Amino acid sequence: TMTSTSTAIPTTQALEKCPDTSPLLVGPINVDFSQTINLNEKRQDPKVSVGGRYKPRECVSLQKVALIIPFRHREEHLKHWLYYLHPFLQRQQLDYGVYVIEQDGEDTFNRAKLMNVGYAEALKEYDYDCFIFSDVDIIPLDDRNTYRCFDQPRHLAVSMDKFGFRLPYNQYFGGVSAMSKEQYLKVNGFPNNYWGWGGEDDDIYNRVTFRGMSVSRPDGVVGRCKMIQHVRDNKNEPNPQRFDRIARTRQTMDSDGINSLTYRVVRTEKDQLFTKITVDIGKP
Ligand code: UDH
Ligand code: NGS
Repeated sequence: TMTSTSTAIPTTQALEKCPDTSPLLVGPINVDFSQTINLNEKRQDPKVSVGGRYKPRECVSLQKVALIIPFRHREEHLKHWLYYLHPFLQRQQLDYGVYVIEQDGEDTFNRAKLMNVGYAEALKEYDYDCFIFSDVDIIPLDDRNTYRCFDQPRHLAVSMDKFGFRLPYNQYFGGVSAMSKEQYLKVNGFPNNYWGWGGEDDDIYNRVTFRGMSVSRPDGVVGRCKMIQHVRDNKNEPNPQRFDRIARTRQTMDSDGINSLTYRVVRTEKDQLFTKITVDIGKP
């Protein structure tokens, strides 16, 4: 005889938007750089897809966020960053992708130009609406410091251990910052011609203020973060031109930026936890 079985009819249920404040946040986080990092377990996480992409299953994220990391010869730092930031971003219920932008060759390093490359390359993959520009060696210590965009450009690394958990100066915009696509285009992105260490973050700060925007920041408790101690890298000496350049941002910002960016992709590598794009960005 025939028995009637009741099968659940699959329905495509519209997911709701994620809440403004994620219920998954834990607040302060323990971060210890003396641990040896093993990423095997993280690489097996089925929730992260190849290239370091994630979106919550439980709701629709409020923003699509690309994390852009300028990079060269910092493999150990990157391990720590991935180990702490993947769970951090997931607890924030973000739809995100991690882009490590590696400067090819051994010429003078150019952090800001790598940021512009990251912006352009991430947008070729997905319709991101927010960009987090992060040094590889800075780890946030509290997940209430949301890695998303705000109605003004956002500075996120506001309270670093190496500065005694305060800003080194009021206009400081370095370390980690967040800009929406609209804010970024309004300032023509980062400058491309700061080769070597220093000043490029002050230049983009100038751009933000010259376009009538202000900098948004979390408070000094939520904004705490740690930097991995390191010696100065080769080919990233302080740039002697940086003071002259930041004095001329107003004159240069319209012609030097995302609208004048040129580079050549040398290779793209899809790790489970990040997309690494190696680029030839020229030399000074
Ligand atoms: N970066 C690299 N490779 C390099 C240089 C820079 O990946 O060779 C990236 C990396 O993401 C780094 C960021 O660019 O976090 C900023 O560069 P930085 O870490 O050199 O800048 P910071 O101000 O250090 O942190 C400057 C030298 C500090 C010497 C301190 C001696 N105690
Ligand atoms: C300023 C630099 C910034 C730099 C900041 C913090 O002096 O690029 O120090 O540096 N500006 C200029 O040099 C014009 S740090 O203490 O992290 O090495 O981000």
